[in-house]
Amino acid sequence: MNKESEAFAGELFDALARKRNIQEESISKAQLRDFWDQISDQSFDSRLKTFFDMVDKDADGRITEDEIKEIICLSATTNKLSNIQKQAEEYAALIMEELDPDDTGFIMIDNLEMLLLHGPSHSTRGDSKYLSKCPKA
Ligand SMILES: [Ca+2]
Repeated sequence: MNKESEAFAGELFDALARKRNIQEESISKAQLRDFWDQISDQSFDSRLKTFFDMVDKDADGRITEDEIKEIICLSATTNKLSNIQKQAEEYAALIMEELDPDDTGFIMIDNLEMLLLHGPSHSTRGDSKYLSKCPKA
């Protein structure tokens, strides 16, 4: 595993552990099995859920602009796209505008599902590619 995918795997682990209130660095065999099922399940719902969990850092079921910023930075690091990293704030604002039309300050999983199912209502280049960048297990 190279450094970038190691970082990505770490994020993924954290996301899955967060959702299950696991604080330790290690997990049981049963938990690992559960993780594996979620990651390897290629259904749309499962991938959406995994993606949402990764972005939703504090696991409160809502995605904030800061959380988007973070996932964009991670994605940029993973792909060595430092120019995108610099523009993370701008991208985050664009995504919020797209997914939070009522300006509540949050994105719910329904908003995200909408985007992934129907695409952005106007062209914000490359939102959905973050999902397709998730490495295959
Ligand atoms: Ca959150």
